[in-house]
Amino acid sequence: IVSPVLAQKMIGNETDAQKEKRMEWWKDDRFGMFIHWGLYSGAARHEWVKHNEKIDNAGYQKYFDQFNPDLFDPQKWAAQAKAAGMKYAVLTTKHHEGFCLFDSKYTDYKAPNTQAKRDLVREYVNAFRAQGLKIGFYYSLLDWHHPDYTIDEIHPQSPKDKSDASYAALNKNRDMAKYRQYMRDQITELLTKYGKIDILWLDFSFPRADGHGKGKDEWGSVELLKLIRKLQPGIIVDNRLNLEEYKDGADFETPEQVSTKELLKYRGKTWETCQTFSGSWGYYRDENTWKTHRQLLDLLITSTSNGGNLILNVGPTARGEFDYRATRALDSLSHWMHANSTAIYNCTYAPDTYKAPDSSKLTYNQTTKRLYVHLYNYPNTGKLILPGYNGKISYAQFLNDHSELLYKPSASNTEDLVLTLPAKKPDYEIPVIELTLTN
Ligand code: FHN
Repeated sequence: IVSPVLAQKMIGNETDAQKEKRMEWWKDDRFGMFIHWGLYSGAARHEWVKHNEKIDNAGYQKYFDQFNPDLFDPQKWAAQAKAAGMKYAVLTTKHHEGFCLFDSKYTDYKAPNTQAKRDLVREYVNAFRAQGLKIGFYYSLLDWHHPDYTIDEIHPQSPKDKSDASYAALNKNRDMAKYRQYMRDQITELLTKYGKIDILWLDFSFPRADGHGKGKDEWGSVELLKLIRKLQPGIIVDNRLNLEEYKDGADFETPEQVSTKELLKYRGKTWETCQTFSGSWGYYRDENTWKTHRQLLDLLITSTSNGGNLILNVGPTARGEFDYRATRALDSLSHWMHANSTAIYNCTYAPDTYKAPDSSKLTYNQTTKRLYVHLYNYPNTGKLILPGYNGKISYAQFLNDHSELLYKPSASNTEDLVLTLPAKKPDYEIPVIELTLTN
């Protein structure tokens, strides 16, 4: 166990300015694609299927034997992500099931040994990098396949009898120190064999009072983070190594699948909310809780308007395709982002002096001094009150076509401006007005 003082020394001590510079592109880009792909995609009923149905390695082998991503076309994935306005991507290189999509020399449980017969991570990296997207890797700390990963309460083989004795018996031939070395070896492969990696998204650690869970010492988090920063000095790392109490122990918070109203409390912090189209992360054929286009737009607009990022997840099928529902959602985002991405990229929350007009949310580009009014409900009066904006703006236009919008002081309250809108709403679920500020 590493002492806090030594731990902080090991993790590093960059200045706030250095951290700001390292993270600048990530904050400006605002929008990324999460991709959860693995053997569970073939089960097609949640990436936790091995846990949910308590399947052991032998029972799960059929998904390895069956895995044959004959339609995998990473250039197509990258084109769809880029068109949807996503500027970075994070692919599961290994999820809790332990299956590696990359050609690791430390295991046979990997894509090159399936009918895929190739390193799927390398193809993802080449294709997304070629389209100009930043490259991220997701790597699960949990590993429900590895023989040295100690069985705890959420392992598929966790015993009915939760006593220490039964766990001790189950784990007597398992050596977590060996698993920690396996993680360090694999993360070294991922951070040395694929060029510059921009994001490392480590997942899921949970210290448990009852001792059966795993915390930073079981993962070897301090040593792991030191290794990561040594191998890729500019890399951005999430907050799931249980090192938040250390400076630089985490680069961003990861509010997961929270409602948009929860995001207000993250203002002023550095964060990315991770969200799904449909509830599950892995491909789930029969799931019918798909978010509407409006709900997806609301996630993106509300994230930016609270100064954070959105990473939106696609769960490709076992054949390696984004299914028709994901494609439809991405296409609708492409339509909106093509016209309105200026209100997202390099934007954050508006200065407090600007109140959002009725039924709208604000985003703001502090460099260009442009304020963006996202019209959630289009006023049927043809008028939009800009409360207290008199004297504060010099021009107004729709963002989608840069068509001028006229405004004048309100007769009833000269502090306010009344902006005239055409009867016909622009062809966007949430149209955006761009205001040029006077100062
Ligand atoms: O258990 C995982 C889950 O499958 C998924 O990968 C999410 C993504 O943020 N992380 C864990 C749950 O918090």
